[in-house]
Amino acid sequence: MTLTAAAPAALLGGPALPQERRLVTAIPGPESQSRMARKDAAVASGVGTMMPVFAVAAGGGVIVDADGNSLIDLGSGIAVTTVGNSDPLVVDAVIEQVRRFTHTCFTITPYDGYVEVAEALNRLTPGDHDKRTALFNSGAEAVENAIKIARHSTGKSAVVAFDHGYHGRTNLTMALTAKAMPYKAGFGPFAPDVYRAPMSYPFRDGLSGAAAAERAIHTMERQIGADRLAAIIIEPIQGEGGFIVPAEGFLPALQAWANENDVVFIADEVQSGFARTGAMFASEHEGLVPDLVVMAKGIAGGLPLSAVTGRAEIMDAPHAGGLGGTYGGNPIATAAALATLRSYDENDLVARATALGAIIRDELTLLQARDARIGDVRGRGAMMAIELVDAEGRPDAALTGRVAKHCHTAGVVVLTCGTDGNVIRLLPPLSIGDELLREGIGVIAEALAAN
Ligand code: PLZ
Repeated sequence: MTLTAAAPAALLGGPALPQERRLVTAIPGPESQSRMARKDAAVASGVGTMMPVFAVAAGGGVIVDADGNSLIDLGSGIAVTTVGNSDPLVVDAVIEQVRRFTHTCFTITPYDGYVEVAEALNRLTPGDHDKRTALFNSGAEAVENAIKIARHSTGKSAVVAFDHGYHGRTNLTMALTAKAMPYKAGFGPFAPDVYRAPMSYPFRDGLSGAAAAERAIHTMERQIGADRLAAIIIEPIQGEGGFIVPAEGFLPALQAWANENDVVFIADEVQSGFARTGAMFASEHEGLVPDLVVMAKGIAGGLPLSAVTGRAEIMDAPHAGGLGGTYGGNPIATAAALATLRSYDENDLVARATALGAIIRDELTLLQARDARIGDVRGRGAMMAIELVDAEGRPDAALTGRVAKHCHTAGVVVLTCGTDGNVIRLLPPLSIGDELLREGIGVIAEALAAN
């Protein structure tokens, strides 16, 4: 089954929601406003919200708010609900598991779901070498564990991350994350022995992949030395940093250097993984075989689960009991993950991401041809973005903010990103229909025209 024309009907779960943009109040409506006031009085203000609307239902390509507005979802809760919200396979698997048992702690009395997810990830991640997997809860927790494993296995301690990289909000992952505001400012000191190398950013640096890799390798050799370096961690397509697709050849050259120097090459596929880019993992577009792959978000249809999968000899380096956590690989989350992986397969969602990507690229390229403020259209599959610039080609965060706000008010959930806050990213659920997607992009076009 190849799903190029429309979203698979099988992904429309629950009481199927009308697949339409429908505004019955201003955004936010009165119900959302009163709930926001309640939220402000109860929830720590450091926990920000992008849109002041409260969700009550979601499915296919829409989110319905407390006032009955139906919004087009171009964000998937930050690349999580790739199979859509409440995919029937996921719902059934979760209900069935909740009835059987909710928790035992895998490290106390194990259960099949955890092992089955490990087997599936060992099979699905790039490379046919012998692999092992460990499960955790959040992307940041999995990143932390990948670094722990790399340090234990190499006996070295330094770690390199890249300009514009994002890896989480815990102490070690804040150190790995590049951008200070809002992620790091005021929260230091940060974990030591973390270094930053220059990224390949074709729109801004104009370098070939080989030249950008040479620059990054030079930095690593001069500022750290391979003999101290345990791991390189990199997103094959950077997410929060601006949907930056490195120049061709950059990632393979880094991987080759890491392999030659006993440096663990870690691909952070938390945002780019699971069919999102038109491949199960973004690493596949350049034939990468990472030593370790970090996964989360799209892995479990919205339930919290993350994973590290990698070479058996590296994964097995830490002593028994060295890895764990109370909830890691929770049975409900692993049941959801198995159903989610089944949905990717049965609904041919890698092909669906490619088809959605073609629509997005065509529409955005047309827009770019008549609007010079769209400096760059980039991404792969259903992970696409536009970078907005001013007349001098400088990042235009103010315009980006106005365009996003306009979309939100018009009933389209779009997310921004980028170190300079000047990128609008599209991460639709793969359960969205073509027409709804086109309508959502049309609203972005209107927002640009009005601003
Ligand atoms: N690695 C590549 O994209 C999470 C962050 C949202 P957690 N990205 C969304 C926010 O503002 O906190 C992410 C990522 C990459 C790691 C992470 C971290 O994943 O599940 O949020 O911890």
